[in-house]
Amino acid sequence: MRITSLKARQVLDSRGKPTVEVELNGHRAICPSGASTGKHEALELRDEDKFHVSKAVNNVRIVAKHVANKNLNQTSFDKILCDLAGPNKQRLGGNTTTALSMAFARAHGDVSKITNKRSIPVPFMNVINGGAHAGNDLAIQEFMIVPIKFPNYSQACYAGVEIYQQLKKIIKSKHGKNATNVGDEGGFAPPLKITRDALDLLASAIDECGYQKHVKIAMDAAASQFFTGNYNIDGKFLSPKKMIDYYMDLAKTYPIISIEDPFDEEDFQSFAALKKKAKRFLVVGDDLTTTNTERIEKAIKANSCDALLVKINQIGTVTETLEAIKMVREDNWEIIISHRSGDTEDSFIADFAVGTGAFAIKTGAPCRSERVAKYNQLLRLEEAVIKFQGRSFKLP
Ligand code: 2PG
Ligand code: MG
Repeated sequence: MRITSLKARQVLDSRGKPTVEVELNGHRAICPSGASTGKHEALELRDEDKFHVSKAVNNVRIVAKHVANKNLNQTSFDKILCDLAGPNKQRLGGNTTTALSMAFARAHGDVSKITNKRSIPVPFMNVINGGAHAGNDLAIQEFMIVPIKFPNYSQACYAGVEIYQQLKKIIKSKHGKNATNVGDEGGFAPPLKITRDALDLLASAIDECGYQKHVKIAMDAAASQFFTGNYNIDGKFLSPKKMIDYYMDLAKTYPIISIEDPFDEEDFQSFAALKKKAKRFLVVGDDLTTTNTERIEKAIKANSCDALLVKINQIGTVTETLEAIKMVREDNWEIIISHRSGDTEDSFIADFAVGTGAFAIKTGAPCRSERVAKYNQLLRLEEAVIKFQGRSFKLP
């Protein structure tokens, strides 16, 4: 594809923070932004005020000089980005390269057909927010409902919506209407401190809607955020070993399908120890793996994970993201495509999840337009009669 026009501008993300939008041959893409970012993620370039992204926007000019009127495909375009940006995308900013790479993918073709695998992912809906995403005292960052046993995506999606509405009623009756305000990802942020109290709320909402057999629960601990040598959780300080027992105990009580980042982002061994014990849930790498093949290689060697959380802006290009997906698939991991806590109206990841045949998509609660944009795009894509990933869940 020949690049005939390239523009960039600063727009806002869902937290009202500036971010980079690129328009390539008339096709737009916007880079999202994390709060609980992993140490090994591509650099998010901001100005001296640590807020605006005018430098990152201006860096698109540098790229323009190298790509104008050239005939490129995704791989050769992303290679130019990688060469210009250098390690960790430091010279251009990972936000610049991400928006560019996504815009190229859109301009080049239908992102929902980006590979020859196609299916509709299971939604992981984050309905209770804690950790760095909310103003309460829950250590665990995300409590998600996973409507997995449904014949199609729309039924799964609407079941998730029903549970979300029921959860709102329960929270209102137990904690008052102020507790139904929502956090960054559209989930509620009730004034809780203890993990089990949040899980009990979810279990009640699922039961009251009659979906015990159809819906599971997932958590993102984002444990680096409460790790200080030990893990500060539920008013206690637990060692990595004690955390394994802690998670295994939770999985005895609740229908847990997966736990993301259960330990600090450098602790490949504790991930592996939990994976060995966890027969009924997936251990998911996010801050541990940062969609980066070097980190993933370590995780594969250490046998740390069953699934990869995929975020394009962690690594900074679509091509490298596809390489990460390919690498873990060879080791039989599941794929979960993810939004960021600061996201936008851009629903690229919905098409990307379908186009990579990902098992799941994690994109917040069915609330707040930047989250709903993705769920709505999947409703549209479902009309193309693509097989839904919902299935009787079996671990590898
Ligand atoms: C995560 C993400 C998205 P953030 O930890 O998985 O939910 O959060 O974008 O803040 O890193
Ligand atoms: Mg995470």
